Amino acid sequence: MSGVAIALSKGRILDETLPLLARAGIVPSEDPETSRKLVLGTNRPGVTLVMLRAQDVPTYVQYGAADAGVAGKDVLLEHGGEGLYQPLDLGIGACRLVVATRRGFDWAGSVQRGARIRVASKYVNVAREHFAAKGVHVDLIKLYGSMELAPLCGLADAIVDLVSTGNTLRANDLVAVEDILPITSRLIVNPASLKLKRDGVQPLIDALGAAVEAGEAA
Ligand code: PRT
Ligand code: MG
Repeated sequence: MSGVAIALSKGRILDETLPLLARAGIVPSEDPETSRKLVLGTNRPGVTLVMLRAQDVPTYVQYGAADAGVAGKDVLLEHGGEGLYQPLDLGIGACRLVVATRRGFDWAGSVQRGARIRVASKYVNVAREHFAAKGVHVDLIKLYGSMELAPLCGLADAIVDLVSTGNTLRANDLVAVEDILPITSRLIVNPASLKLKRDGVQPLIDALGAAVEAGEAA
């Protein structure tokens, strides 16, 4: 069996991913949060961790540059999920994708009037589909971060962004006006890797599945 590379992102979901990996018997040889290495060894011969930007995880797995990875449903929807097997909901990184506006903005009225609404988001594909499905016409503006700033500076009337505690919205005098969908992180697998490296990849899926169930039971 050749090696198995697992794509992970630094940042907020790593804290919840490492304990799951540990329960599945995989422990990085150094701390991925502080190490400057982009490819990390583990206690398991042949199993490596590849550290990427969250948005790049599906791309690496799609092209087989990594055999598996952990990515938020938000990132997967925006990517499109093409060429990816998604065997497990890991139940981590829970949040909601919402539409938010400044407090006091008449969102429902603007939608009803068919007003020209500008929506800023990192998730333009998801946003486009959401509004198209509702028959609401919006102009989308692509951003790469700090979406909350857009309505405050008059760049957009609304944003499509993730909310977990709601503290960021509150701190910026924004309110959620529509729920789009609940988000958790998923295990993604390259289908060719699953076939060609089944001895390495299937046990990983099984062990992570068991780790998730053990976590849910705890
Ligand atoms: O940092 P980088 O630009 O590389 O990428 P990233 O910011 O997309 O990655 P990261 O590591 O910050 O987030 C990775 C994944 O975590 C996302 O793709 C989600 O699946 C998941 N996740 C879970 C979240 C949140 N919760 C979350 N609350 N990602 C981002 N947020 C942000 C949100 O965008 C908003 O700005 O946190 C803010 C709101 O948080 P509250 O608690 O104030 O509501
Ligand atoms: Mg971030």
